[in-house]
Amino acid sequence: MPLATTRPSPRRIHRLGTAAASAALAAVLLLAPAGAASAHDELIGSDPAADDVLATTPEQITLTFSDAPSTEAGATEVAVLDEDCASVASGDPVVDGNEVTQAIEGTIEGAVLVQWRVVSSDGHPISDEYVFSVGDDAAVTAAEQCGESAGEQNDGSSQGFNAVPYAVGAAVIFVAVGAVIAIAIVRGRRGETRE
Ligand SMILES: [Cu+2]
Repeated sequence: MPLATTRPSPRRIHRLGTAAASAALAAVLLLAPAGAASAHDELIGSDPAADDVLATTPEQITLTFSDAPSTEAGATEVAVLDEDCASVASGDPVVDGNEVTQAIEGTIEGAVLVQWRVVSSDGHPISDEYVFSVGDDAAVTAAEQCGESAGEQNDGSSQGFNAVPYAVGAAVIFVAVGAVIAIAIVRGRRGETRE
């Protein structure tokens, strides 16, 4: 009776159902701590601040966060753009504790758009942008329009950057679910050989 023995017994189907339920529970348990245990860090201040109107070009931008962002290479990006959307940033941003600084080169007239992205202490990337101006606040709206297009370009080019933590999370869940199912099947087979 080969056909009858290869067909899964009702008991076997029940075991597979239990394995699937265990796998789903494992996935929920893995996801829950990442979402609930810690919130994203926040930008709690900046110098210059949003909408500031300065008399002279600042030497650097300082961003202060609620916790220390990642110091890994490539984790922090700060774009500083003048009214022509040309970069006025000098060198790479520097992360020191809760502060990120970005040096500025040259002399700026008019609105300045600051776009930043850091990896929060909980491992998730966070980003935002703001505008301040030097000498003339009438041009802020123009810089905001420029910033929208620059922001979209920035988002488009950095999807891989954003996707990394989620890809790692998905891989961990995939492996965990596979392990739970494998253990359940092995236990099921052991159970059958004893019966
Ligand atoms: Cu987060």
